[in-house]
Amino acid sequence: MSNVRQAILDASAAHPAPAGVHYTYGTAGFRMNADLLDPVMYRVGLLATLRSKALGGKVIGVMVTASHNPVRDNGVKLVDPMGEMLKQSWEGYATQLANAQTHEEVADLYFSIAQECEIDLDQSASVVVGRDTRPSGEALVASLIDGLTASGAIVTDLGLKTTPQLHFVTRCLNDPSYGTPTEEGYYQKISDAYKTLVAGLEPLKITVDCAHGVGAPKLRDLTTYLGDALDVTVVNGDVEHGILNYHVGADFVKVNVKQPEGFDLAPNGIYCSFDGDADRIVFYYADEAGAFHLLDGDRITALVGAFIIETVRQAGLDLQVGVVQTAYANGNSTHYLRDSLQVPVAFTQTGVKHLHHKAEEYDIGVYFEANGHGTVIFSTAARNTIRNATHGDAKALHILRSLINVINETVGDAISDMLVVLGVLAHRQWALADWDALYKDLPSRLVKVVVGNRHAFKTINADTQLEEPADLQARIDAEVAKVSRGRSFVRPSGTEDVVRVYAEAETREECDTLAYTVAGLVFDLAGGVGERPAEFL
Ligand code: 16G
Ligand code: MG
Repeated sequence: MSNVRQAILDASAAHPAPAGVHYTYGTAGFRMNADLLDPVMYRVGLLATLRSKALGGKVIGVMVTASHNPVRDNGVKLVDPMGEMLKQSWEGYATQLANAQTHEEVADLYFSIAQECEIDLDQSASVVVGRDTRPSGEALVASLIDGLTASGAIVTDLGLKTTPQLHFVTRCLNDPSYGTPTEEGYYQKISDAYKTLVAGLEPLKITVDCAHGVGAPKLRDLTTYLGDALDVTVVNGDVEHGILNYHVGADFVKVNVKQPEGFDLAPNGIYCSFDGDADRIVFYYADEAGAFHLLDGDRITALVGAFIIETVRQAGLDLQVGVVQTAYANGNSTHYLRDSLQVPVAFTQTGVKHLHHKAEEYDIGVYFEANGHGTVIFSTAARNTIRNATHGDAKALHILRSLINVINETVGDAISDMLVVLGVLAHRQWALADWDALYKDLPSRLVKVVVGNRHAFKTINADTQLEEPADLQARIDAEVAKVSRGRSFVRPSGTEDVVRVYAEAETREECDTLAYTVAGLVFDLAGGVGERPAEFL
């Protein structure tokens, strides 16, 4: 038997799989109760080694996090060399390895995947690992490292990192032109760029809800690099007491459309919330009357998209700016982008990897999910055009050149997106109320339905329609037709064991009626479990 096989078998023995659990590499990797993840981590270690070997020894990233999910959960996802999500065709291997029943089967799969992908097993492998603040993180990273070591990878454990920092470092290790592959390199790059972007403008002041997660210590670190350029107050930064994401953070704010707990909003101040691993951000403010106003990912697209289009035009550059959204984008945001800004808008399935891929088709692609995850990406040609332009408005060129370096192109990044938004607001001299006034949201509602088997739901047309269960779509269409400007769609969650129902319509009442009627249909026709969704009014 080969030494590697023996090493994989020996180490696997310390990571037995629980009986009767089925694992799936979903939208953002494996994600579930942390108690069930130990064997998965070991096996993901093996897969990361294979992935690195398959790419000629390029560095692969592994991030241990469950993002906005409760603190008892954890998860793991792989990052490809340029900082993008793992190539989709490899997700199946991840799922297969995680579900192997015996240690022998784990070892067999390691070699059969290598064979199928024609991987040279003598090739060296290199992997960097990061984790968020979850208490289960350290032990899970140790299991991951067992897998990496058994399969002979060179491992760098980066310790606590935000998800986007891990993506950034992975990218820089493979592409030094992107930056210095350290956390300091990350702070230096984006803070220098921000300072250049807002030079000469009045410094802004922001309060940031860090969801009691890794964003808190990291944002504090960044502030020392930013100096006087930005006045940041970090709130909800208790990473010690197991209250991660509890009634705080971007997901809580977006889903409930209300402010997080832990602090009060002064009228017309600038506020934002990160999620637990700091790859999502939403903004908000309270008006003079104390009413809460949410500025979500759609708003970020509108603000940043419009600013970039205008600046590209001022700079006299011929670059096509395009926007990518998902079905969750508010209909009026799409309307604003298409009709007022006249910018092409494409739609993809939910999940960053889909949006990112589509955004690569434009010279400058702007993508944000409504939940606040997104970024802006520049094609190599666009980057060169901006860098080398000799004519055109100097100020506009200066803005674009600094903006490129504030943006973390590898993935949505709460810290970097915060600076991008603030940079635009500073240039516009806008308060959040001015930003809010760009368009008015259509009333929308999200409802979760628990069903016996969510995998029975299959969507088509960028999640907007159901192909299975048969007949359900026709029933949904009939309900949508009853309300003005109605839209509703149903899709299985990739991160939770639920089916999500989205609805929007001209009025709040029509919207809620539509949402709960469709949720009721799903419950009745697809084996609902527990309580039938009922309108809470
Ligand atoms: C994950 C995705 C996010 C998506 C969300 C949908 C990444 C990094 N994150 O958080 O893009 O919006 O899942 O969740 O891909 P759902 O499938 O539970 O609705
Ligand atoms: Mg996240």
